[in-house]
Amino acid sequence: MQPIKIYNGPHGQGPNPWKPIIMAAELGLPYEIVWIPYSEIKSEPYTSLNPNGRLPAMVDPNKNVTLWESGAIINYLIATYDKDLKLTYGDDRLEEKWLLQSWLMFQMSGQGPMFGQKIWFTHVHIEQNLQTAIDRYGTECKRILGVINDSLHKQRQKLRLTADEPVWLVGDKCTYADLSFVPWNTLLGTIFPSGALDLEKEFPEYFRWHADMARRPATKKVLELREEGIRTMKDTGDQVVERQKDARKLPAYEKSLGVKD
Ligand SMILES: N[C@@H](CCC(=O)N[C@@H](CS)C(=O)NCC(=O)O)C(=O)O
Repeated sequence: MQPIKIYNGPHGQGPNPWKPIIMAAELGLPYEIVWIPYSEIKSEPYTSLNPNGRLPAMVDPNKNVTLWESGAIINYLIATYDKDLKLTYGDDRLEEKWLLQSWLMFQMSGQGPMFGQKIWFTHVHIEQNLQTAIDRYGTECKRILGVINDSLHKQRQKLRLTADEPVWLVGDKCTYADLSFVPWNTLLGTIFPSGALDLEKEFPEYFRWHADMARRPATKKVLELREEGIRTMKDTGDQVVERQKDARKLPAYEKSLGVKD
């Protein structure tokens, strides 16, 4: 099998490309990260891969499939390559199979956009300390953390799991729905700088859940790869803020949360 190409922007702080990369790694698929500077994603040839001019895009040479939007890429990888149902459920568990989609859609429409806007107004927006916007997105982020924390807690009670056992969004195993939240989780330190969030205290199930995912060997390796990129590669993210008239600067990188053991 030829490596599946997943496009990513140096130095790798942007979370969305890491979602399908985690899935490929967890499924044991050969993959290759194609690093493309942010200055090149708004024009051809990249916009032929992703008309939205954002990252990731995926090219699977084995099946002649090119896709964009991280959620669509995840669905493709699972439907095409997860025949052993390692990260999903089959039709014999129909409701659980489709509930995974509810959570993936929640990641795509809730966690990603709200966490992203909180970063924007906290660190990047040209008007500093725009408190109403910072508060609105901060409240939304915490609401989302609460939705997941409470759902995990309910699952723990429903499945009668002890405090030491891992708990997952749907059913009794870690799935692509859980893992899709990991890359944005690693930015929580940037989203809530200077102690504005004590994840372990305020959302203990969420904290545990992320730690349980971050220590999975395949996911851990991907997160380490991301951290290595951040450490060693030139950050081209400033090319994004250069073309944004309403931007001031990029946030300084905060150490990822939950990757340390
Ligand atoms: N919904 C899209 C979001 C893609 C996205 O915003 N990607 C960021 C990197 S994490 C990007 O390309 N930013 C560059 C820009 O906004 O110009 C997905 O999940 O694929």
